[in-house]
Amino acid sequence: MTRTRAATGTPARPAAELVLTGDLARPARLTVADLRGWPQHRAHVTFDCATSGPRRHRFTGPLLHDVLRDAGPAFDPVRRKDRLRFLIAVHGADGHRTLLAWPEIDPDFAHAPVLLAATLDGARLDHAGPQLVLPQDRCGARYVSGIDAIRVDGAYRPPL
Ligand SMILES: Nc1nc2c(c(=O)[nH]1)N[C@H]1C(S)=C(S)[C@@H](COP(=O)(O)O)O[C@H]1N2
Ligand SMILES: [Mo]
Repeated sequence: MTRTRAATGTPARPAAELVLTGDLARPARLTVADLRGWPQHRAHVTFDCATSGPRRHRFTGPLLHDVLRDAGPAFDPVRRKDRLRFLIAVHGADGHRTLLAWPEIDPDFAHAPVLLAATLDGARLDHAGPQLVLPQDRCGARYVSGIDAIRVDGAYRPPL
């Protein structure tokens, strides 16, 4: 059955969902509405796109670090060295994807204020899905939009 909005007759668009998987005690499925359950931060950013030039945007949302830490990454939180080997793979619904290293967002290391944005220029991202916001990046390419999966991986080891 197709659900319709009584007022407009347009089909109700489903809320986008993001799966959090990997080396986590509490893997989760999160909507953008769920992301509003963490403290919300603002970022007013400028980045450069190699094909379309400079861009300015305003974003709000939780810190990526707050969301991932609450999913229980499989490291000892009081041992700094234990966190260094964790990778964070971020995947957009269109296949665009990127990596962060855990120490980029960890307050004991680079402490970058990376957001999982719930709004873009004042518009809610509930249907499009959240967007990665990296104020430290000059280039816009890691600002993955429509995020549908994030995997935290502590097993990567360079082949010897
Ligand atoms: N899902 C997804 N996110 C993406 C991309 C993409 O192709 N797919 N392109 C990136 C690139 S290269 C840039 S420069 C910015 C563009 O952001 P804008 O559309 O706000 O200019 O989005 C980034 N996020
Ligand atoms: Mo870009």
